Amino acid sequence: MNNVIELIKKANTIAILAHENEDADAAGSSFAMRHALLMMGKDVACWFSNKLENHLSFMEKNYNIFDENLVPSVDLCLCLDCGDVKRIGKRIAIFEKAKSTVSIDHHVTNTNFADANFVDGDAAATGEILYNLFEKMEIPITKEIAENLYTAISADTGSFKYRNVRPNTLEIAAKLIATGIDFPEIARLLYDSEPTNVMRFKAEVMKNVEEYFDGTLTIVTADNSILKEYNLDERETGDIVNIARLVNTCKVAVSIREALDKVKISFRSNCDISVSGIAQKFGGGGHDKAAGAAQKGRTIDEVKKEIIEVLGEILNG
Ligand SMILES: [Mn+2]
Repeated sequence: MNNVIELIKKANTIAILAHENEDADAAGSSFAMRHALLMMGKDVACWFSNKLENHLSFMEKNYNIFDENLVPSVDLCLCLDCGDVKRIGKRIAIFEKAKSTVSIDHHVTNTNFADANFVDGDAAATGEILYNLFEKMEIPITKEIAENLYTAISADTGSFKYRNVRPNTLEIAAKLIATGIDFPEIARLLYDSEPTNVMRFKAEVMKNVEEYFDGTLTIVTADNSILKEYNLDERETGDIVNIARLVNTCKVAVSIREALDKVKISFRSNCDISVSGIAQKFGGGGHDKAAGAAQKGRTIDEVKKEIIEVLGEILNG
């Protein structure tokens, strides 16, 4: 962690990047880091790949959307919640132009792609690592920082329900709550607040859950036609894998979704089978219990057939 701190201290201009299609951990960690660096007097900006998805529109909006014609030139490119440099997409231009690079992340499959890397695969969220980093750097945990870190950690732990929760995760959450943040409202906005079109779409997905191998493998899919029918942006379908995971016999849940020119796959494990290695077989990565991949030039049915084959060997073996 010390070499990371040194590079941060040395830099004057800093660009914060997180993985493409920023989720709540990526965005919350980025905003918290921005507030911390502003307090240190840095010239800092968050560069996102996209506008935050609708579901996260309650979060702050202190970010720029990357434009490849205007690549900022900075002392330090700080990558958060990003297991692989490929996951920053076109913003690789910022990374390559920067004088130095740092990566702070919690993906077990992290490739240590930056000049200085701090990777803790046991941390539940990048937000959790940042809390420890800020404490070490003696950065005060303001309400703004606390709200963002709490949102990040809550989201990556499924509201503190997943196995990635450690005693330290809850200790950090306790300290964040102690700053006076409205944590029940954060939880409501993250988990209990949905537009009716998304709700009805999910009801349809739920009706069509497929079961294989005595229900130990469950699969849900969403193609472009259903997105159109319910007037949805692809990113609003990102968590349907959690519908497949609800089946009581499920050991591994998979969602396969059409997203522009790609088919996106998400894996969740309800048992001791690690899905990060399975996701790597499909060109992706992630965590033991939650991982993902994307495939170009293939249909949902082709991908599904291969997933059933690969998982059949594991689940029947
Ligand atoms: Mn994360």
